[in-house]
Amino acid sequence: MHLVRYDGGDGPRVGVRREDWITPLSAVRSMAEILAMRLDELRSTVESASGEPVHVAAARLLVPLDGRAELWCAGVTYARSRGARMEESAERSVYDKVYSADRPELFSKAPAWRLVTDGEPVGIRTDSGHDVPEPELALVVNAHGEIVGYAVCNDMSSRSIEGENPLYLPQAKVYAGAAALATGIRPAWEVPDPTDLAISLVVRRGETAAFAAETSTGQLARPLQQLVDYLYTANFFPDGAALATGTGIVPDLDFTLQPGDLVEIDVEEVGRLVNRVEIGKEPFGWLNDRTADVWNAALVPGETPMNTLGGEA
Ligand code: DO4
Ligand code: MG
Repeated sequence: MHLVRYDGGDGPRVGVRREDWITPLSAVRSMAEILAMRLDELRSTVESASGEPVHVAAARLLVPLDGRAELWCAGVTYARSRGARMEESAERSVYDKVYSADRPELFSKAPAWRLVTDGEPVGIRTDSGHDVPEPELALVVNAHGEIVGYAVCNDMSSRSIEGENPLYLPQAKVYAGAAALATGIRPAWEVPDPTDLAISLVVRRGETAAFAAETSTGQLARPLQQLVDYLYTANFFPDGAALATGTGIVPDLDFTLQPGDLVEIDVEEVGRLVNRVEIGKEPFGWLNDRTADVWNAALVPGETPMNTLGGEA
């Protein structure tokens, strides 16, 4: 089962997807409302979904977060990520230190409206020469700091910009099309051991696989709840959050993404995320419209809807 946001023709709704059918959660308006619940209430709400099922072919699956929810990312949580960053960076020691420090590296990746999802493009910057996908397990966390589910994330990254100076990290990590989160949230109670899940990445270029690798969340150096606890220590997430747990796959330095590449990520038990690579911000002008889909979906009656730029790039 996956928890999804979808539009079956009458605006954004929340439902439970099993195979090709979505059962609406009729009494719930938004994912924000779900993620405001504690885990036990959330579980009984999800398990009691009973609306008229909609076939996925008749619905548009949407980014899984809405309202004020945000995607954050943890970094250098796998030895492979530490090693790759030390290799690419002029400032090697920061990566080595953060890997073994008590406090993890956490950074803000995207508010819900900047997310892209299954079948939409992911981006590389025109001012970057070296770009990679980062396949990651994302924790979906409610407003109370409980892990309520898991989703597949791609933390798209510019290695050249980050490698030049770690203080450029926000520019290496936060730009149009950089944050991809799959449509489906697998509930936590259906994933008995999230610390032992295979993660695989394939980058297809034309007929060939330009890059392929696998890792496991068993290689992750930190407890999942520890990452959440650091994030929630000094922040409120009234509409919930997703926290990507870092990458254990980084291609060798001679690999870079190209426009047209297809990035396929699978996380065992959690799902799959597939996106084609586009370059520049222009192909992402439609994200401006997502403000309406994502923000207005979570408004309570009487609140003023958010303006959009109407798809202008
Ligand atoms: O330190 C830079 C970012 C690391 C990261 O995103 C990762 O390890 O996944
Ligand atoms: Mg990452």
